[in-house]
Parts: sequence; C-alpha cells; structure tokens
Amino acid sequence: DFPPGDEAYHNYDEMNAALDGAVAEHPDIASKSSIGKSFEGRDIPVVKISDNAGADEDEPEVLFNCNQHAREHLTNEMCLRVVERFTSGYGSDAGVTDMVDNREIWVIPMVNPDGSTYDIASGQYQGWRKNRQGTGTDLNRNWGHKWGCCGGSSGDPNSETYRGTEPWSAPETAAMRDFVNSRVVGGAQQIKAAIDFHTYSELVLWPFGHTTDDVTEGMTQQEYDRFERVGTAMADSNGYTPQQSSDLYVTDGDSLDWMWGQHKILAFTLEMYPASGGGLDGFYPPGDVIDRETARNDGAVDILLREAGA
Ligand code: 0X9
Ligand code: CA
Ligand code: CA
Ligand code: ZN
Repeated sequence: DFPPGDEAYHNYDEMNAALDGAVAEHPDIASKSSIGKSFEGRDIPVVKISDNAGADEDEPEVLFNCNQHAREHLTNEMCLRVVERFTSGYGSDAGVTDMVDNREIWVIPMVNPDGSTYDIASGQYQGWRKNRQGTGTDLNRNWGHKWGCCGGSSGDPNSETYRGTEPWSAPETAAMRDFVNSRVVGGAQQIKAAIDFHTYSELVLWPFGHTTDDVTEGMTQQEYDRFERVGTAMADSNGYTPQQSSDLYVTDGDSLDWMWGQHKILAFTLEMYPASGGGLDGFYPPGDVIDRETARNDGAVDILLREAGA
C-alpha cells in the first residue's frame, strides 16, 4: 500500500469505496458502472454525474480520465475530486449545480488499475508507468490514431514507451475506446471535451502529438486556434504552461490524438504538479499536497465544462 506520509492517497479498493460513497449519497445525480476489465481482471469504473443520471439526456458530455500511467497517483486524486465536487456541491454551489444540470460528466479515475496497484503493492514505490501485460505496454502509446507512425513510441517491449503489439492490444485502452465509441448516439459523438490527467510538469497540452505541424490532416487553423485559446485560458487559471503536445516531444498512439483525430473531441492532457524536479521523485509528492494541487485545477475543469457547450 501507500507508504507512511502518503496514506491520503486512494488505492484501487479505496477509490472504488469513494465512488460508491458518492453515488450512495447522491443517487439521483451519480451512477457507477464499469467500462471493462484490466489485463489482470480488475473492473475499470466510470462514474456519470448529471441531473437524472439514470437517463441519457441531450446534454453535452464531458470526459475526465486519470491514471493511465501507473505511478501518476496524484491524478487519481484529481478525478476523485471532480466526483466529490460535482456531487456534494449540487444544490449549494451555483456553478456546480448549473454544470450538473446541463452536462453529462463522465469520470474514469483509474484507467490502469493493475499498474497502479503494482506500483504500491510492496509498500515501496516501484516507479512503474505501464500496464501489467507481459513486460508492460505504455497505454498512452497504444491508442489507434496513427499508432506507431512517427517515432513517438517504441517497438521494444522493455521500453518505457512500448506501444504494444498492435493498436488497442492493451485491454485498458480497448475499454476506453469502446466506452468513447459507445457515446456516439445517432451518428454524433456526445462527448464534446475531455481531459486526460497525467503528472508531472505543470503543462496544458493539446493535439496533435504525432506531428509538430499546427495545421495538418484533421486539424484546421481554426480548430488549432480554439485549442490554443481554451488551453491558454486553462493555463491562466492554474499557472501551468500551455503548449501543443508535440512541442513537449512527439508521441504517437496517445489518447489526445485519437480523441481528436477520430472523434473531434476537444481533448487536453494536463500534466499536474510538480513543475520539475527529482526524476522519479516528482511522481510521488507527499499526501499533504493533494488538496492544494487538485483544487488548483478546479478552474480548468470548469472552463472545459463550459466550453463543451459552445
Ligand atoms: O508521455 C506521455 O504519455 C505524457 N507525459 S508523461 O510524463 N505523463 O508520461 C505526455 C503525453 C502528451 N503527448 C505528447 N507530449 N505528445
Ligand atoms: Ca442530465
Ligand atoms: Ca447524452
Ligand atoms: Zn503520464
């Protein structure tokens, strides 16, 4: 489990208990289900938050997902904060109430439960990034838009950025794909905007990752300008640095490229605290920073929720 000083972090069972608690307290506006199973057979839970959560209403849908990378435990806490804020704040916080009434919010706090569990199982952090399939696949190189195209991933199973044997070879990314595809209703993708939370470096990133070109196949200048405008607004709210994801480094097969390239979802990656420092240590900030560093993104979450209705 989490080492001394980090007990405030939620492991897989505690994450599920937190979600179950939120749903039990707010059954009208929250429901929990599973998008599928991890390689080792763990359910990957999703919570939906909206008025009349049991019905599929005609409201812009927004997706928040966390913990694709095992060691990025602070992101699980970020998704749990979104669930907590938009359930417990309903009826008292006007902004929260407006969004719950007029959006359908999907939260997937732990995309990689096997890797996250492995990282803490011994009581000492393992610095683990990938899933637990064989030598491990980097989930954020296994998505199917221009998979492996551009030197932004590795074909070596021992690499930290191993892309897997084929697109969607990891059950966890396949489950994400199937979930997002399932939100195409009447030919229209219902999810309008998304954030994939990672750590660390304090960045707001937008597509594409596979090319450093702003305008390219699947991205007009107007579309790029919208990403830059919304990304910069989010960065102004949390003090992160905004940039196109490929300006950080080129990746292929990451979530952003598929979300936008396949579904035209206004998708961002947020790299959370800390800004820099310490190599592996940067993935393991002490439990007492959770409240501050997740609350720091409340404004960015609200900006994206609002933009989803534009
Ligand atoms: O490399 C990744 O998957 C992400 N960074 S992390 O340190 N959390 O591993 C960044 C993905 C965003 N895409 C690009 N930088 N192209
Ligand atoms: Ca609703
Ligand atoms: Ca809907
Ligand atoms: Zn990451």
